[in-house]
Amino acid sequence: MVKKNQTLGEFIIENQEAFKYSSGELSRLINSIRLAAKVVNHEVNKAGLVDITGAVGETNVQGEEQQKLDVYANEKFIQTLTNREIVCGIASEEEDDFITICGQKENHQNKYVVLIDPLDGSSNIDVNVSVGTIFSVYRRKTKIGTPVTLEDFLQPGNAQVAAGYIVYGTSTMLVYTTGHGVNGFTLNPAIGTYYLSHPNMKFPEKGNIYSINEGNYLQFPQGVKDYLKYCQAEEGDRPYTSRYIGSLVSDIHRNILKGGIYIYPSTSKNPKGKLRLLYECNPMAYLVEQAGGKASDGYQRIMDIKPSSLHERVPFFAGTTSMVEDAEKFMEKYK
Ligand code: AHM
Ligand code: MG
Repeated sequence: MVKKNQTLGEFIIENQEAFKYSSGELSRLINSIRLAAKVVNHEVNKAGLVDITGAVGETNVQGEEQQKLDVYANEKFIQTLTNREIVCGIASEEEDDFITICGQKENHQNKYVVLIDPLDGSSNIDVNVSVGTIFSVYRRKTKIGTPVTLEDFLQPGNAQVAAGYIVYGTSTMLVYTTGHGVNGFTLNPAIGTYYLSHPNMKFPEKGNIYSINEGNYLQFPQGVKDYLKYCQAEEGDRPYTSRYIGSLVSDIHRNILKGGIYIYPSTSKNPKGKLRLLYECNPMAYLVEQAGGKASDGYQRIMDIKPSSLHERVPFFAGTTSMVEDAEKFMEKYK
C-alpha cells in the first residue's frame, strides 16, 4: 500500500517481511547504501564548486581514466558497507579484484555480497550532466563464516536478491527492487530524507524513444543498423525520438518513465560492447524486468548469462518489451 509522505526508512521497515530470506540484513544493507548515496550526492552536487573534478591521473582496470569523484564514490560505498559489517564481500567496477570482508573477523555471519558501479557515466561529471550509482546484491554461494570466493560473485543475474540505482540528476533519486516491483525515492536535500515519490514504477506499454550512441553507427552489427532505420522510418507511430545522455542510469531511468529502448551493442572495435555484465547490465536488467520491460544481449536474456569473469562486458538491449523484441527480430536475421 502506498502511503503519503512515506520515507525510504519507513518503507524498508514495512516491507522487510517481503524480502527473500528476511533477517533484517538486507534492510540494513539498503540502509547503508542510502547513507553512502547521500554523502556521494553531497559531493557530486558541489563538483563545480571545488577542485574535485577532473582526472586523478590513474587508470582503472579497464584502462579508462578515473575521475576524482569516481575514486571518492568508490571509497565511500566500500567504507560504509565495510564499517557496518553488513556484507561479506564487495566487488566494484573500480577495483581489480573483489574485497573480502567476511573472514577478517570471527563469527562473521553475513550472507550477502554487493557488486557496485560507484559512479557511472563519469565522463559527464565535468559538464554538469547526471551521473549515477548502480548496485546489485546476491546471497553468497560459499559457506557462511568463511572468506568469500570468486564463485560468490560470478552468479547469473537471475540470482540477484536486490538491485538498484541512484541518479544524481535535477533531483537525486534512489530506485530499487527486491523482486517485488520497482520503487523510486526522491531525496529532499534540505532535510536529507528520501520520500517514496515513484511507487511501483512500470514502463508504459508503448515507447517511442531510442537511446544509442549513433556516432558508432558504422561499427554496429547489421541487425542494429536495420533496427535504427526502422526506428527512423515514417510509418505508424514512427519515427521514434532519439535521446541519449551517455549516462546509463539516466537513460534507463527516463526510458522506464517514458517508454523506450536503450542499446549498447557490440561494435567492430568492441565485439562485446562496452557495458559490464555484473556492475551495469545485470542490475539494470533486474530493474527493467521488474518494471515490466525486457533486457537482452540481442539474442538471449541478460539475467540468464553465466558470468565468467568479474569485469566482463556484454552487448545490452533494455527497455519497453515490444521495442526490445523488435530489435531482437532484426538481430536474429543476421545471426
Ligand atoms: P563508465 O562506467 O566508464 O562511466 O561507462 C559507462 C557509460 C554508461 O553510463 C553510458 O551509457 C555509456 O558508458 C556511454 O558510452 P559512450 O560514451 O561510448 O556512448
Ligand atoms: Mg560504469
